[in-house]
Amino acid sequence: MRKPIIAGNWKMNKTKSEAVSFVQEVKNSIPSASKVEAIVCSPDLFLDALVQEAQGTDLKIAAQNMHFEDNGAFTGETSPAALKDLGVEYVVIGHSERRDMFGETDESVNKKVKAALSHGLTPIICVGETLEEREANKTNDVVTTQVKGALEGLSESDVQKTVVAYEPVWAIGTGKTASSEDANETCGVIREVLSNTFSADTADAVQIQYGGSVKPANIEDLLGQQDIDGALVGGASLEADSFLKLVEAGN
Ligand code: G2H
Repeated sequence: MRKPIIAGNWKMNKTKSEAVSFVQEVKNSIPSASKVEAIVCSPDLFLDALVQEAQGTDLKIAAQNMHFEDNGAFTGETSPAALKDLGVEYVVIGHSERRDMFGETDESVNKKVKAALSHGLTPIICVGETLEEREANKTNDVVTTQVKGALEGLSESDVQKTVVAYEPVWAIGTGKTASSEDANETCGVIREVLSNTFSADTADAVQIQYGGSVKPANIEDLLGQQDIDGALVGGASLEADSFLKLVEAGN
């Protein structure tokens, strides 16, 4: 059985004190035998403090990005080794905002996924089509190319340690959500790609989240879908009570 993941992607929001207060507020409200994994994806600056604050609880801390090299002349970047050393467990890779604004490609995503796994970090790999691609009926082709590109050269057992987040770009921060049936259909396509490229066991093992304007009002519907294993949530994860409602919906 795949455990759904509710991951709050704060993006470039909050100050350190706001971030720490959030974790203090939610950490003891995550049920100890929670049926969903609860994760907060924080800006790098607060990761250390948040890992310390969440220690001994069921809240996990994730980074939103990282470099694929272990060290070197990469001004302003964070290495996978540094994240691991802090006690970070997950890292978002290839979010559409990074693909769109910071030149991430399937190739760089693939390098980052490999680097994350080699350091024992779980990559949350984001894929998804733009509105233009959806309207041209290219959704399945786009996500297939992105998933295959991200996982190129990985062993089956490594793929089973990854998480995929399907985030249609047109639904991100716009208030437009894909219908749960449409989201489930594309998550199903991704699972089929995993099955055909690796194995049925691998396809069964990988958690596939949906992301894009997820909120307490639509989470239950999404979680009720067969191929959707949780959500990557931006705006609705910024307030502690809203984040907890999302986690509660899975319990
Ligand atoms: C998609 C999502 C979080 P939001 O980017 O990754 O953001 O829920 O605000 O659409």
